Amino acid sequence: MIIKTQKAILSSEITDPLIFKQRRQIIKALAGSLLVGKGITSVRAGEKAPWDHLPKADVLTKALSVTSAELVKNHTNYYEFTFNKADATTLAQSLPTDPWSIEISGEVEKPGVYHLEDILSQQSLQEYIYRFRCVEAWSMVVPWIGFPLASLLKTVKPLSGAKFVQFTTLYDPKIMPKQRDNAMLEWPYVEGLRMDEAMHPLTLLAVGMYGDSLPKQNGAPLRLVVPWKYGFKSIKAIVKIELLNKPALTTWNKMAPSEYGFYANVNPDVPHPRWSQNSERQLGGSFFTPRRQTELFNGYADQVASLYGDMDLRRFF
Ligand SMILES: Nc1nc2c(c(=O)[nH]1)N[C@H]1C(S)=C(S)[C@@H](COP(=O)(O)O)O[C@H]1N2
Ligand SMILES: [Mo]
Repeated sequence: MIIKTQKAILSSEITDPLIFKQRRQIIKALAGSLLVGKGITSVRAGEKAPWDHLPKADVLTKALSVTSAELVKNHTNYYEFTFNKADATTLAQSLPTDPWSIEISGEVEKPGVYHLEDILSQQSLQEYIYRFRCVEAWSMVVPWIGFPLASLLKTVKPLSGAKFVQFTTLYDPKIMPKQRDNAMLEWPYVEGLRMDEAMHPLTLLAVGMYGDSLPKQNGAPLRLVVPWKYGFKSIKAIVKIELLNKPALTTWNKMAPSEYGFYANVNPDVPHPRWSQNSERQLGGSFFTPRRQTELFNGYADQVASLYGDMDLRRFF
């Protein structure tokens, strides 16, 4: 029941010149021919997932109502620019995202510096509608456009020594003011996954959302999306991907290990030391909208719980 919505963008459908210009930019950013030629396959609530070897993706049959794009684009966490969720929308516009390249190194057969366009020309982009849960206890549902991280990693051929993957955000204090002014976090922003988490088909590299290229404030041109983990794992503006034989030393975990674990799996039963994680405020709700009950692994337990087998989730939070 995969519904292949041909979401290729036809210029004839578009009347507003501003939208037309935006679309042209995505087409360029998303390696044009790919998007235009093949279209974007969309996976919506009620449809089957694009990965076929997994058991029926129960989670995708629950109705997800997508959060308004305006909210998602104007309520962002991007600490390299600001600690204010509204200001990143304008401040991040100074980030140059084209051209962009990504260094892939470490325990791989084919290390190198890859142009984003070359990476995209080998990947097929799809739309993935995922819940997203910030550790601050707000949540949203976002239609990302991207491809599984696993399909990029396979192209560089991980060696048997690859046990963890470490991701690094651009470091450029001239462009990212908090990298020079704020010493609370160690820059550049670093995140990491265990290899099996990185290879899981739900784990994405996103280059777009809401049918467009990724806004700069949301992590353009390339960000990670790990839907069963707290949002801080989903690192933005990635310039380096390293395959390591030891755990990555991640920014938040280093700053406050008792508050932000390496795993950071969404878990209603493991409170943050200063607040409960049992429920969440959904972006777009009104004053009267009840808080949503937080789900273990953000509702993706059927897909990912097996990664954690007998692990004590309170200890490895
Ligand atoms: N480089 C970088 N990546 C980052 C962050 C950041 O400050 N810098 N914030 C994280 C946090 S805390 C969250 S909740 C998500 C927010 O993604 P969004 O702004 O697109 O909603 O991005 C994560 N990725
Ligand atoms: Mo977050």
